[in-house]
Amino acid sequence: MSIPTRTLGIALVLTLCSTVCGQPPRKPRKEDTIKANVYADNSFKLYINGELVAVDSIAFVPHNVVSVDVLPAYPMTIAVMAIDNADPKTGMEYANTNIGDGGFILKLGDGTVTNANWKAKRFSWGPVGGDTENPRVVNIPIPKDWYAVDFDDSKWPNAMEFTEEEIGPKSPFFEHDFKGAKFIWSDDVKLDNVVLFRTVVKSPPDGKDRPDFRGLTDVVPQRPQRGGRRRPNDR
Ligand SMILES: [Ca+2]
Ligand SMILES: [Ca+2]
Repeated sequence: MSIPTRTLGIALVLTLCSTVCGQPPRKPRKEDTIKANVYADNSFKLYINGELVAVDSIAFVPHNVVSVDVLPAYPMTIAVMAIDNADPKTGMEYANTNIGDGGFILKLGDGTVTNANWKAKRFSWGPVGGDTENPRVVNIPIPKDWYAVDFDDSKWPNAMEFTEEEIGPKSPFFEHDFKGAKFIWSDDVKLDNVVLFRTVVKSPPDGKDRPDFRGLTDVVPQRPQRGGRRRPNDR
């Protein structure tokens, strides 16, 4: 009798999890999530472990904060596309009257923060040399899998840190927790207009043990304890 591959896969996930986690898998709950606070001048897309988890909901406004719940799993690959608003032909903004500047900062509820340990690579910049009289933009192709867990960023430079004074965040920024996080960008915060960031968080910086829910869609989650109260979202 042949056992279907899917059944074997599910059995393997269950065995691994019961071995590694010491308990059968359950559905994630709100308390398993952590807050992601993200601020970009002007906008961003955030990927965690290869999946798109947040997009700047107000693309142009440079000083809004996006604050969302995310479900962490370690090692955790974080990949970000940050975009400084720029005319595609000139690299300038505000009807080609201003070079404009960028800036990105992130803090997660597990203590993960942006800093110069992150990788940063520019993919669009201009006006080249700051020449606003004859503005020119350089674009280099963005790899299709730039946000994937197994993407090789080993040749990317490290991010540059910028001070709060250099970036000049406005009021919503101060209403959110960014303590310990640094503003980052590639080398030129004015001319570099599309920048990709990547980092890998090997384990939770706050040292707190958290279940790994990856692959949960392929197994039947643990049912609530007999006699225990069923949560509204439990099966
Ligand atoms: Ca710019
Ligand atoms: Ca800007």
